[in-house]
Amino acid sequence: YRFALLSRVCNFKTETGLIHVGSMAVNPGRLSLTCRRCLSGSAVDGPARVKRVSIEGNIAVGKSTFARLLQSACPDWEVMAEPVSKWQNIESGTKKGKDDAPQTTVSNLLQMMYQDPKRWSYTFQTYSCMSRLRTQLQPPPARLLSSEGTPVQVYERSVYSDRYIFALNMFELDCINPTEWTVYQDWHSLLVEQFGHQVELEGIIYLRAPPEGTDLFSIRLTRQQAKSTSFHDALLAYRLHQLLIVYNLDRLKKCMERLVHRGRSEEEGVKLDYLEKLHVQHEKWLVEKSTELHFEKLKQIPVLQLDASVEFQSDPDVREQFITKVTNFFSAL
Ligand code: DCM
Ligand code: MG
Repeated sequence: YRFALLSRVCNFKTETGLIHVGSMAVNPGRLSLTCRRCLSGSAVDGPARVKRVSIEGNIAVGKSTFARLLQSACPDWEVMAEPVSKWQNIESGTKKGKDDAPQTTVSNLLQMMYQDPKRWSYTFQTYSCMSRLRTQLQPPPARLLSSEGTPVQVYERSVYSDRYIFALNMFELDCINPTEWTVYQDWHSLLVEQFGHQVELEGIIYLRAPPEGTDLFSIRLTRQQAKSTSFHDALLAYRLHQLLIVYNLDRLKKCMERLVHRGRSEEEGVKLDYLEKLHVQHEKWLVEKSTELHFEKLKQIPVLQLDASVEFQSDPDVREQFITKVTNFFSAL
């Protein structure tokens, strides 16, 4: 176990030849043979290094189901679920009561955020990112570290979607004010830079709801409309445009259906419109690449797109295809 832990936390060799193990500097000459093996370049950066990948996608698109599928598909893959239950149960100590007994209150921050987004979005985004960071900083299980194959740690979402999807969206919706947004971005950048290697991802799997981007089509058709000389052409283009929007909304409705089906009470008030905004944020970040990013490695990250509207849970053929795509993607990282 110590070997496993050590190989995970040994990050870099300093100019003095010492190796940093967490906050301690260790002289490699004094380490045992096994430990020295894990400190070699190949163990830190090479094939033995556990790859890190996140699953991104809209609310209720099927990330958790997909994550479970991955977990059962290969022993070299370890999935970390999103810590939603932590956000739903925040225990806080309050002042002692009359009989001096300590009192605790349990609050549901997810519910508070959906009920009063202007008041609670910043607090929620702070906590969701922090709790995620905590899970991401845990060393992977020893089983993965001793694996001969391609060990991969898979996360349900990441500190990047926290910022570039949810917090950004809340800022654009005016639920996070400009001051809060500046403060959020400041500490987010600081934490991600400080923890560097430990939170960096090698790849992203994007579970995408609609197969085509509404935006792309609308731009093309609007240009066509502008060029059209006849009234009929313009009308035809307009109708087509409307049809495509309806088609894409239909695909997003799948998320809505799954959201209603899973029945998380906090999400009762979530509207299709909100899901659509989140979808656009995903498209801007992962497909169009137009979101302004602040981390160099994130700009180059490989993205595997999978169509989440197909029934990957019930259809064994689709399941097989998904697993093959994921296996190939992981091997190429
Ligand atoms: N969520 C959020 N902001 C984040 C991360 C998550 O508002 N940074 C919310 C969206 C969903 C729930 O948490 O309501 C997670 O559920 P799911 O994983 O199905 O998207
Ligand atoms: Mg989920």
